[in-house]
Amino acid sequence: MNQDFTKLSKFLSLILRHSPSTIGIELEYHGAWADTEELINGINRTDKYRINMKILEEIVNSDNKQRYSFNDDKSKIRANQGHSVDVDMGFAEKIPPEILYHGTAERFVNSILAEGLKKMSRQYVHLSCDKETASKVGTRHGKLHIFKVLSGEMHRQGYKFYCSDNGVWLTDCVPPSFLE
Ligand code: HQG
Repeated sequence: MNQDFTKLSKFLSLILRHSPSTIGIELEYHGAWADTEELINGINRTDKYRINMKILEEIVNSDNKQRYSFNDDKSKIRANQGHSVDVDMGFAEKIPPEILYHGTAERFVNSILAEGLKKMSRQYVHLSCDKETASKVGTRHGKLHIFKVLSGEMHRQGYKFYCSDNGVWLTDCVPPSFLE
C-alpha cells in the first residue's frame, strides 16, 4: 500500500470504528455497516482525500490486517473489529485457543496487573493468537510488554470469547488471575 492509501485507511478506521459523524454518516446498529456510496461521497466532501469505488476496493483488498469488509453486493462496508461506537457486530461465541497474547506498553503493566485488562474506549479487550501480532499491537503504545492470557481456563470458567472475521480474539475483560 502506498503512503496515501495508508493515510486513507487510517481515516477509514476513524470513520468506520469511532466517528462516522466526521463525514456526516451513520453506521447501522446491527452489523456496523456504512452505506458504501454515502461513505465515498462523505469522504470526498471533506476535500482532504479523493476516493472512488476502485480505490476503496483496493484498500479493502490490500489491507495488511484485513480490517474492512464489504457485504455481498458491496453496497455496504464495515470495519471487522476495533469499534468504540455502540454497534452490535453479531459475533458468535467461539472456543478460544488455550493461550492468547496481549501486547501493551510497559508503563501500563502495573495497572493491568492490579485491575486486569479492560476494554478502555473499545467494545472489547483485543487479544492475538500469536506473539508476533501482539508485539506489533503493543509497540504502538511504547516499550513492549506481552502478557500471556490463560484464555482456555477463562473459557472453562464461563468467560465468553469472540473472533472477528480478520482473526482478532475479543472478550469483555481479563481479570489479573488469568494473566502471566
Ligand atoms: C491498555 C489495533 C492500563 C491496553 C490492534 C492497551 C488491535 C490498560 C490500551 C486493536 C488496562 C488500549 C486494539 C488497564 C488495558 N490499565 N492500561 N487496566 N487495560 N489497558 O488501542 O489492544 O491496527 O484500545 O493494554 O491490532 O492496543 O487499529 O487497544 O495498550 O487489534 O487495526 O489500554 O487495535 O488494530 O489501547 O489495540 P487500544 P489495543 P488496528
